[in-house]
Amino acid sequence: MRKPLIALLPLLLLCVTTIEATAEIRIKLGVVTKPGSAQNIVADKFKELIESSSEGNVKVQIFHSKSIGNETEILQQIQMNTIQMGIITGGPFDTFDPIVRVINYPFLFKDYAQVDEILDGPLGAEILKSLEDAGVKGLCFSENGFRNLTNNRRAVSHPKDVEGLKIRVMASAMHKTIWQQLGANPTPMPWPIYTELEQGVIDGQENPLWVMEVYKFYEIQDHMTLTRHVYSPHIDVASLLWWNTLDQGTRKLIQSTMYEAAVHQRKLNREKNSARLDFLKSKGMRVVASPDIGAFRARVAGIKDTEIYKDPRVRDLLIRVLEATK
Ligand code: EAX
Repeated sequence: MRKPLIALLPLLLLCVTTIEATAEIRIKLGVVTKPGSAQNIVADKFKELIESSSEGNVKVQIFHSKSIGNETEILQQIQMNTIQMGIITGGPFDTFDPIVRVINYPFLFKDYAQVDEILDGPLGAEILKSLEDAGVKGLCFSENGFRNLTNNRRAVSHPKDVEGLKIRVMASAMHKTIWQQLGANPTPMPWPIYTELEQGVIDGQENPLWVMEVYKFYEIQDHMTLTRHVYSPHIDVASLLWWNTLDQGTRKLIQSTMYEAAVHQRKLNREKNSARLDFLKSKGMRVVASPDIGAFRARVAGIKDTEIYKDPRVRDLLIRVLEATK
């Protein structure tokens, strides 16, 4: 009675294997920003590369422009695996894993070479690994870039000019603390913030140059200061629940493809910065190109001894990263 079944077994196994090898992987990927933004450039490149190299077996659907919520909400959906991947700005990770505060530390990196050395190296890997405790698989870093202050009240070249300005900050305790230390009145608010700036609910905000261009802040912000106070990475992530269901080959493909997309985006972002500055000036923004960075630095130097970096795990890594970027 059993013989025919046993004879069928190899055939059945073959079918299962074939189905697995050609199984389609569908990825929902979330970004908060709109097309043309730094996050979207990473997402679009990832989709293009992986759909072509997997010959259509991997399909990526990009949700953008807040269609599935702000960055905190996208991260929550990634934790639950209702969204599989995301390109998320470093700031809002703050409450998911405080270790992210280490790479957002003010005036940390000297230049892009140092950024890449740290974030692509073992210290960056430690941060990515740490996110697993929050249910997030960290793949690599792409970039928003160095953040600069804009406002509608006055030219800022020294921290004393910041006094009392109502500055929108990301949902991040660290960013809030920085602007408190600088004497401003920081207001955490999720992205986007055009209407709040336009209506004067806030006086200013801080972001990399591409944001002022893509989101047309030159229409509603008179002053910009090249403070470069924080280098703002994106963390390119996947849902750990989902990741754990993938085979090694697929994981490798996703990991290497996302890194390729990230490297592509970082390069593009850096190449475009000087043209962006010219563009913003041509639109009438008044730019303070050489503020008193020493004074800004001095004002925030005490941040490492605040509550924000109290967790021994965070503190230990901060000390090592500060040493490596000296
Ligand atoms: O890229 O919320 C913010 O300020 C972020 O930089 C935003 O993702 C724009």
